[in-house]
Amino acid sequence: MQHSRNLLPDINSPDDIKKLSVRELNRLSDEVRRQIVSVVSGNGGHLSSNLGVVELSIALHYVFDSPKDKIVWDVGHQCYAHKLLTGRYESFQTLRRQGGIAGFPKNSESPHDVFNTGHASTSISAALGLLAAERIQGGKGHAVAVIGDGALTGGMAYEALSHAGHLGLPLIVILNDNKMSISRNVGGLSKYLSRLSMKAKYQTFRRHFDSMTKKIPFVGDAFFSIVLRLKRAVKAVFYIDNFFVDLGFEYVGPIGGHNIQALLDVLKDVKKLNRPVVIHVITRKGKGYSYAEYDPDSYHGVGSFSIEGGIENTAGINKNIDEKDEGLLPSQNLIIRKSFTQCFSEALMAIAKDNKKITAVTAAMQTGTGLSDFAQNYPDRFFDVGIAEEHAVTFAAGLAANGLRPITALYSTFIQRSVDQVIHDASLQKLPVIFALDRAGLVGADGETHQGLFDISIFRSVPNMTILAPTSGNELKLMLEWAVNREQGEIEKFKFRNSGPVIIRYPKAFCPEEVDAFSQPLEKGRGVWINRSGKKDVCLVFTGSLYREVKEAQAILKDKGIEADLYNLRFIKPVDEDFLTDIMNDFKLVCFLEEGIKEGGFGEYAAAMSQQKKCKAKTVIMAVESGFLENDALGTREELLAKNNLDGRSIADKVSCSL
Ligand SMILES: Cc1ncc(C[n+]2csc(CCOP(=O)(O)OP(=O)(O)O)c2C)c(N)n1
Repeated sequence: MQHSRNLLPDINSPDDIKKLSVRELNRLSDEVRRQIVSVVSGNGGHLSSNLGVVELSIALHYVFDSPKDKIVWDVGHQCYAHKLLTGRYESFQTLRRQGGIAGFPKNSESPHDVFNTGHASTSISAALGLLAAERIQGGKGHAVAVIGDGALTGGMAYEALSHAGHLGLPLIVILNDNKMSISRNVGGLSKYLSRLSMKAKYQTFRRHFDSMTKKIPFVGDAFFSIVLRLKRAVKAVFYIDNFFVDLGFEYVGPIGGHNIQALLDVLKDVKKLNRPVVIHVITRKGKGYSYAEYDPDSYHGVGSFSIEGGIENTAGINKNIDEKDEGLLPSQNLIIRKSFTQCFSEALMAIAKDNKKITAVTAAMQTGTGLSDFAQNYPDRFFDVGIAEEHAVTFAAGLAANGLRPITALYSTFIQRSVDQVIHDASLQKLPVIFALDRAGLVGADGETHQGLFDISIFRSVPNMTILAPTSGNELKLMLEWAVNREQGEIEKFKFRNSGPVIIRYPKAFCPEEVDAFSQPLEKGRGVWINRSGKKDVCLVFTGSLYREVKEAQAILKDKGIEADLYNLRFIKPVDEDFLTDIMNDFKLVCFLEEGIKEGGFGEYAAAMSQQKKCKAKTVIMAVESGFLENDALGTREELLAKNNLDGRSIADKVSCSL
């Protein structure tokens, strides 16, 4: 049958969805899917998760009245259908581009995005807060949290479930169970949910079976008693307590998440309940786009790709946003350079070969943090703890306290979750936990929730902490070896309790070409000179990730007749202050450059020290100044560097006007 016109372009708000029949809603879901695949294939983005929640998003907007009813999307990476249905059909073309619409919910973008998300496991707490506020103020609106089985591995979700069960408010938690986090979901919870699904299916089967057998005349009752015994045996296999019910929730499910009619029926019923409820919805990640459906992991986050050929058959290097690296210009991409993630992965493999104490810990980011090779080769020494950064850190501290050398690989933005664990469990006990902090600095299109801007400021003040920033692959390897082997005698003597944690922070970028300076042995607290002209006009003191930019600035300055020497800091903490003081007495102008927030960063510390020691040089600090980069955190890393005056041209301009 030929459909006269598409429905999606006329959906200007959820009210327009409510006018459609179920048949039309199904048509709408096809159109939404096609639109998502089309735009993501051009702009990159989170594909599999979004394709999995199309019917769920439509059903939610059909039954509830957003934004009066509050829908909170956990992580928020699956909000594309929600955006398309809430007045953003036209602007969806600009997804993740500078000045365009964000890939995550943004309240500044639409009132339908009631709560901004990005980091996992916050939705139940937020929705409960929204609902409690609604009731206190006499409102009757509903609140719905949509949380994936991956996000439900995060501890915060349990704190919220416990509180919600206690409050007894009619919170609706939709558990979107697709058995996947980014990769296959891990842990006891994942197994529990499978058993819960089986149990619920068994109960549905039992209800049908009972009513059917009882209806058979004469035989019915006798047959029923015979099978009762059989049923008990079956029940012993399937019966498990329902965790959600025990916490005070109603449990409904499992429901097929691609069946709009079933979703509408359940949501309408649940809307009438006056107590908290968990609706267990089973969905398929990547649904409707065969490449993503059969390989949801690879299509979790993608760069641009050909719709017909998929990412494997896309010309050029595909830039997979969560798993691999993006951020360099295509022409640079063609020179096959290794990313910092790849270099970390290789360095770790080299060290782990002969050192059985090396263990690796990740919080649901095995591939993204470059731990896949390690996991494959050393499964006994590899731990994916789920989306549980707090646990990851204290668990690693436990490993270290009992003699192992754990390397915990996290994104800079996600270690924010574990500030207390880093301080209280690792630093205070001087435990040698190594943190490989990937995506440190400006990361591009995922927006402000994913930038890695705070780690220097947060952790510089923590006692017993070491923070290193490699400039290249070779330097990253040197730093990892140093962190593993440093003060070995002391560590052995004090049963590993005398060295403290080490953070090695590196960007989401490709490594530059190696120069000799990168391979010079590490000296605690000291950096290395990339060049010394002897002119003593300008010194650019930079942290690893900005090497390419300071090199460019140096060339621009040279053209203007200004000689700038480059000093690669290596150690952000501790710092050999005498050495740094000499530099600040030697040069006319010292410019400190770091890819992190300015406040509380290295530059501020160094400038204060310079003032205190009455050093001769004028100091300039170049770092990220604008807080959360609000409304300006989309685009590539290069674009964000330029926006924040950390590109070569801006550095050169700042230096020349400061002389
Ligand atoms: C605190 C935190 N750690 C890690 C991530 C990275 N991350 C983004 S999505 C995701 C998987 C989420 O799985 P799930 O909740 O099941 O949603 P699905 O993608 O399967 O729909 C992870 C680990 C994050 N967003 N927040």
